[in-house]
Amino acid sequence: MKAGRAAFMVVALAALAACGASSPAAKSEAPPANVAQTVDVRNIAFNPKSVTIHPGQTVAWKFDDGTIPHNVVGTDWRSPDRTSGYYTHTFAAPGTYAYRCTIHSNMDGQVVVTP
Ligand SMILES: [Cu+2]
Repeated sequence: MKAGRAAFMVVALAALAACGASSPAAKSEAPPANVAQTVDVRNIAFNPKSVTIHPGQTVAWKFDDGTIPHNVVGTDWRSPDRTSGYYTHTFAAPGTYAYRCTIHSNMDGQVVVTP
């Protein structure tokens, strides 16, 4: 009986692992905490194109453009290429931070950090 139960557990775990592997796209990944502004990455654009925050606040980019990968690239910060989930960056100093997606030449945006 003990061996049978162990075998069942192995099968159950294998089924769970297979299920997780077969659904790579995050369906409803929770947004990160403590985010001041969220930018939707969709339709090969950043929406909104410009967001304004204060020093120390965090911007989240939500990747939601089907199978089209995008990235978020600033001067000294960048996200990986991705098709789902979130990327966050915290801005410490005031200024205007232009960024772009290096995959799509006319896809850009900016983060304005006001004191
Ligand atoms: Cu892009």
